[in-house]
Formats: sequence, structure tokens, C-alpha cells
Amino acid sequence: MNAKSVVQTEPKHKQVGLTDAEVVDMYRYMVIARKFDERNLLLQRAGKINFHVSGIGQETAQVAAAFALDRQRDYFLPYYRDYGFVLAVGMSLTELMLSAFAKADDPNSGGRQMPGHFGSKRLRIVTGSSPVTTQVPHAVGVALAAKMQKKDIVSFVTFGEGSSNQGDFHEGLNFAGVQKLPVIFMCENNQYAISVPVKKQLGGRVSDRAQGYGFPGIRVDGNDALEVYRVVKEARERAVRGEGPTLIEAMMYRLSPHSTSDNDLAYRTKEEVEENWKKDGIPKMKSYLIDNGLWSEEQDEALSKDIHQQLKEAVEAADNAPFPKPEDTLLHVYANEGEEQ
Ligand SMILES: Cc1ncc(C[n+]2csc(CCOP(=O)(O)OP(=O)(O)O)c2C)c(N)n1
Ligand SMILES: [Mg+2]
Repeated sequence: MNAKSVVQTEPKHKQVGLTDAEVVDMYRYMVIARKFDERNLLLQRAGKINFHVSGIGQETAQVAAAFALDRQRDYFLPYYRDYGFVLAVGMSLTELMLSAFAKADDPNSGGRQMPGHFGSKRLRIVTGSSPVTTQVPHAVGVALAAKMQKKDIVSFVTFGEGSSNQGDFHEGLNFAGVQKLPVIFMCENNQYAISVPVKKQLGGRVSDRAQGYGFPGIRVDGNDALEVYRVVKEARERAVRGEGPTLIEAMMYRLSPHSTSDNDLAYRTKEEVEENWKKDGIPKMKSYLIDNGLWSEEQDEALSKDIHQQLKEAVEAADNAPFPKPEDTLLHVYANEGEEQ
């Protein structure tokens, strides 16, 4: 036996700083997010919920990014497809189902906002609004506060590549660059802005724009969980060292239609969608875990059964929960005497 053949290289997850348990946990969240999403599509078709904006095809990058952050202390400004992200930072399936069913106990908005408009004081998820990319300058504001208060935390914000062409994106990035703020911008480049393909949206790369604002821009394969984890972790380390923002462009593909109101085959082919299913990051992660002796088909089946049960309970709880009262419509819209702001 020569010396070369006994040299064992560490598996990639250890090289990037993840334990065996963490990388398995990461995969679990990806599968939970996928199954949550699929269930919502069914519930909408069955007439149980009104609307769903799907994140299918984007969970890998979302969950990997969450794991690279300080999930107990950082601030999060996710966008409407980020079910994987919010689940990984602690939102429960029941909470998300309460939102899908627009029930009074929905922690995101008490059933007032469309689903996918996340907000949780407990989880430091800053509430977002429907005009796309308005969360970018908000995230920059949170980072400015963190810097002024000398806290070693970051704010993390996501958005689509289509929205990255709006003013809010550029104003936010410019200010963050000037002030060297601890903010991580992650573009989930899913190749479409509703029906508009990426080649009609962008003349160059989203990641290259960071150069114009004086900080690093990195393009990463969004279907590669460990790579996304690595670059977000590095961005976080830079930010808390006081070296400023990072722009990350995670490349992926929106596997489902834009929303349940969209017929995607009016502007793209079935073949194109099928081709992109082959790049899905979730089965890739499963194979990685099996190849490294961390997972088995039996465990995968048990996980599916467990999630099925959890979803059943979450749907039942949300379906049976009360709707908001009509007389509560103006609560939290105008300041009420004695109400905590
Ligand atoms: C300011 C604004 N303009 C238009 C819309 C309508 N709209 C909602 S989602 C969307 C597409 C955004 O595409 P992208 O940023 O790539 O995100 P994706 O939906 O692909 O994840 C548009 C145009 C909006 N919500 N806000
Ligand atoms: Mg897009």
C-alpha cells in the first residue's frame, strides 16, 4: 500500500465547518420545506387555501444560508419564496399553515397579509411588504443600527434577480458599501421574473454589481448546499470583522409556476422545466449523505412519514383555527391608546 492511498480527505461538510449532525439537519429542513410547499399547492387546488407562492427549487440555498448565520441573534429579511429559510430559523409548520389559511393566530400578520410575507419578532424576521425589494434598504437600516450599537450581528436579506433591477436594490447596496455595514445580500436567481426570462432582465451578472459599490460579489451554485453554506459563512465572518457587506448571487431555477395564479407553460416549455429538475439540490444532498454513510433509504422513508404526520397536524390545526374578527381589521394599522408599538 503506498502512502497516497491511505490519505483520507475530509468530507466536504467537515471542510466547511459543519458537523455530521448539522449536515443531516440541513437536509431535513430542505425536505420539510419541499413537502410543505407541495402540500400548499394541493391545498390551493382543493380550494382549502386561496393562494400559494412556491419556493420549489430554491430550498437548498435557503436552508444552507440559514445554517451559516447566527440563528439566535442575526436579523432576517426573507422574501416570499423563503419557506426553507424561515423553517430553518425556527418558524413552525403550524405557524406557516395558519398563514396559508389566513387565520387570526398567524404570527406573520394575523391572517392579513398574503402568505409568504413573513414576520416574527421572536425570530427576528423583519416583516416585509409586497412591493418587491423594499426589504433591501430595510436590511441596510438594520445593519446600520447593529453597527451603531456595536453588536457583532448581521442582517441577511434575500430577493429575486428581477427585483434586483429596481432602485431600492441599488440605493441599499450603495449606502451599505459607503458605510461598510454588516449586511449580506443574497439574490435567489431563479431565471424568471414571472414570465420574463433572465436573458430579457439582465445584461450582466447580478454579482458583478457589487464591484461598483466597493464590496465583494460572489456567484454560487444555489443547488450546492455546502457551497452556499461556505460563502454565506465567509460573508458573515467578514461582516462581523467590520469589513462590510457581501452580495451573493445563488443560481437556481424556479421549478414551479410563479404562483398558483400562473400558467408557466404559456412562456416556457415542459422540457426546459424537466431539464432543471435534474439539477435539484435536494436529491443531490441526499446522495451526498448516503455516500458519506450519514443517511439511508430507510431513514429517508422514516423522515417522509414523520413530515407527513407533522403536516397533517399542522393542516388540521390551521383549518380548525378561527379567522380574524372583522372588528379587528384596523388593529395595528393606526396607533391605539395603550398598544405596544
Ligand atoms: C415594485 C413591484 N413591482 C412589481 C411587482 C409584481 N411582482 C411580484 S413578483 C414579481 C417578479 C419578481 O421576480 P424576481 O425578483 O426574479 O423574483 P421571483 O418571483 O422570480 O422569485 C413581480 C414583477 C411587485 N410586487 N412589486
Ligand atoms: Mg426570479
